[in-house]
Amino acid sequence: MRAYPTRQILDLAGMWEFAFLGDVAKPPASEAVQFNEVMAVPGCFDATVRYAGKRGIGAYRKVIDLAAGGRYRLWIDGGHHVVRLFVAGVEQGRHEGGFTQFGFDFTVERGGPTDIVLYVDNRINYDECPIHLDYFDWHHFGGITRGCVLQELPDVRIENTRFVTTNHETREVAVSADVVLADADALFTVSIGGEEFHRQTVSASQTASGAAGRDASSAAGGTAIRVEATFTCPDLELWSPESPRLHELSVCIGEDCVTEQIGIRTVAVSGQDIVINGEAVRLFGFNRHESSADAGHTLSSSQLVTDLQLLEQMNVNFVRGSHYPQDERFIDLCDARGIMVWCEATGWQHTEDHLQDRRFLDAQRINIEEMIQALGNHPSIIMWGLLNESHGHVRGARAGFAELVGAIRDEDDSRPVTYATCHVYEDKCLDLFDIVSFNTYPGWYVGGVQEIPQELDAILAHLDGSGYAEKPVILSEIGAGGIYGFRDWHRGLWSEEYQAELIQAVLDYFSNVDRLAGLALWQFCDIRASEVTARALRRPKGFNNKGIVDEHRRPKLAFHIVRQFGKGFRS
Ligand code: ADA
Repeated sequence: MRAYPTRQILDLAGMWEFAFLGDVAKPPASEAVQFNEVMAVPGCFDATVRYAGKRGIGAYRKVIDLAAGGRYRLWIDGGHHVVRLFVAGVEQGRHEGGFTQFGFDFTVERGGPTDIVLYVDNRINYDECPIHLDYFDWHHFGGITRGCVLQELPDVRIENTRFVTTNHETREVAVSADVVLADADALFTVSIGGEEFHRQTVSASQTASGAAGRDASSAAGGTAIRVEATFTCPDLELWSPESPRLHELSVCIGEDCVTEQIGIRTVAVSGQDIVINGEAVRLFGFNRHESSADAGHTLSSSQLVTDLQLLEQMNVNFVRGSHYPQDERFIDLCDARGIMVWCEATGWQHTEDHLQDRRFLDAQRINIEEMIQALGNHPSIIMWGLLNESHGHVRGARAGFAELVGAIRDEDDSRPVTYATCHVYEDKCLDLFDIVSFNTYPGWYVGGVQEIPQELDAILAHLDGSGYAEKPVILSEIGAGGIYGFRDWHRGLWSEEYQAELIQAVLDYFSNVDRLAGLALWQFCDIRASEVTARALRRPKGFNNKGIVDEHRRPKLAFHIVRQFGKGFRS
């Protein structure tokens, strides 16, 4: 998580006044709302007893005593699915799309008690928010699901920092930042681990061709200039999964500084390998949804620690954040513990129509930009993903795929890009990606456990015979349902025994077939699935029960099989 040590920041976590406005087409003006309840931030209002499963607008209110007039930013780490901000009854912004961080900037003339109201709409409505659709195989909870703070914005400030290792051997790194200036020049500095590596004076009058400042443009309250610096830091240790060494990066303009933990490492593909700092790595782990038994998408810090401890108990080194950007606090833990992350923009089985719809593509581009701007400096994120199981097998979808892959590369060309296809034989978009990833469920949706090796052999042979022989391949989803506590001598479907038997067969295959650069089991924990009837009928209790632990993180038989395998796994 980025820190702003010189800014006045008010943490707005805690109890807010609340009112559920219901399934209204047009909500009342914020000052007309009767706030007669309380709701926790962060939290999912539709995970509380009174509003469990309800969809509509939740109105949140807090009166904040602002010290003075000026420019402020309300920063929200996650809001589902459409969030509107009103300050003193005046609308200041609207954001759509959950799981990504966003901010609303506003100014107030004078200090004093100021009425802040958020309308949070958890309904699933393509026209309002094309990112979230009701057929996705996870329950969409709503609320201010992650952190929320109020920042005082200085006139001279740092807006976006990017940190990239350009050469791990020489420790050459590139740091860029968008700085907002007032009318005077300002000193720009970059320090790592307390040592200053770069300084320069930046002037608001610099043009796009300026050596230091580029792309000068107007920004709220000043001139925004992109500043870039490249330097080497030969004495700093590298980050790697085995030795996840972090350093504090501090980027300052004038009095304003942004600090964050960074890791010096490169990641690339080399033939059939994924390489970190030039060394091939093999990935073994899970798909992980962010969903808890009783708080929806809002995971407490202790829940994050529990999840991390369970992943480490199973000796995994890899998490695919399915199917949306994970909480940055979890990514911080992966940075510190050397767990590699496939970080994915929000998406699930999108169709040709979606991928030809400008409204959908624009919403996806925002999701991608917000994901990468917030998480792009984390060393544990070693690849970007998007559009899970979307219709890459339909020719008309390809242009949309290509545009969104391009959007990722425009934001960050320092990491490989992948996507999990479930149409591996017919997919027409795999060439757009650096890593080929496929989801398949032999022994669950099709065939029996004994067919797993032949199914996987056939897919790998197809890929190697279709022009992908020189690309890494990840088996990005495979697994089976197992209902916690359902023990069955018949070893029938949904029993813990059947799930364990299938997972063992998958691990046996993975340990014997080096062609797979990675395996992500589906899935880490049980999660509440969509309430849509067609889906719910195929989900006992309305949950996706393919977790290795249940929604309360209680281990199933397969947990012990994964843990045993992980002990002998080399990364
Ligand atoms: C798909 C999908 C997952 C989940 C899984 C399942 O592969 O990508 O999100 O729905 O199937 O449990 O069937």
